[in-house]
Amino acid sequence: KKVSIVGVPMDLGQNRRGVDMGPSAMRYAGVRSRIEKLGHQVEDHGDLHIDFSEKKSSEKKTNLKNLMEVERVNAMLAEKVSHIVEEGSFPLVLGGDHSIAIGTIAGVSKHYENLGVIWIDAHADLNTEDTSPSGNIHGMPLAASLGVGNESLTSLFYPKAKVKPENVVMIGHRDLDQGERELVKAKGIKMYTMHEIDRMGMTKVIEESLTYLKGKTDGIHLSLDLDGLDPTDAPGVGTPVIGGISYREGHLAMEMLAETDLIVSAEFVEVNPILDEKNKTAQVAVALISSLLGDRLL
Ligand code: DIR
Ligand code: MN
Ligand code: MN
Ligand code: MN
Repeated sequence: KKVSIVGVPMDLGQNRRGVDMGPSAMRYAGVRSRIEKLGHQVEDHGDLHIDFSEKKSSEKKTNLKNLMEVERVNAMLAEKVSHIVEEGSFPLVLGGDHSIAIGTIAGVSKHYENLGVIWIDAHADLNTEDTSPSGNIHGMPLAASLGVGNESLTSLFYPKAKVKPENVVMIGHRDLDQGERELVKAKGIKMYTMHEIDRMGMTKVIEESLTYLKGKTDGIHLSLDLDGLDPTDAPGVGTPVIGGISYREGHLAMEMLAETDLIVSAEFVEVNPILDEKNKTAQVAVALISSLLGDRLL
């Protein structure tokens, strides 16, 4: 298959500097050669340009931090990802903080009537400007994609909700805000928290997730926040939460997703090299990417 890499060195969606170095870190960890070794044809589109000088001022009256620049970059990303899908290539987006999922999903969903989304994360990213405790847009991209929240985010690229709540599966959660809990319940979103992973095992979680999405979706996007993994395996993230998905469980999940052929796009986000241990988290990310794209021992 054809794989198109897009780096998005975005760090304006949260407070910890350094996550803008995520795409470089994953490139240094050999993302391109790993994918090429699997027999795929890789095109690297390089990194989108982010204007970090906007950090202080946001002309729009809102408590959303850096809204203008986050909105501008996501619009650019949506355009780019949409073009990649049109070319028949698989968009692989490297973050950057998770606010970029708004753009990735907008770009992909334009081509799918019923895009499925698998969201692997310690957090739900279902906040809005009204429920967010932080004002950080990286805590809001899934809500925005569902059409909930500030209009500049929900109407990005085209003025419609990008995914339906019944087409979303969430995996790995262990830190929810009150507004997020309410939204999960109100929308009836399928969620496998760490509790379910512990009880059922990752195998059953992925099997059930795919059964749930199969039939009603015409493609599935994987959005993987590296903080979904346990901090011992992925320490280089801005908001680590103890008790996460192990390296092995992560691999198993990726391998099972690879077997289905339903995944049409993916993004790996929140790698922060400044907080990392010798690029360990980027290496984990690249290993997971490789498994997702079909890497098997035998
Ligand atoms: C928190 C943290 N729920 C917020 N979210 C994070 O700021 O909305 N998402 N870290 O990955
Ligand atoms: Mn092209
Ligand atoms: Mn997270
Ligand atoms: Mn996230």
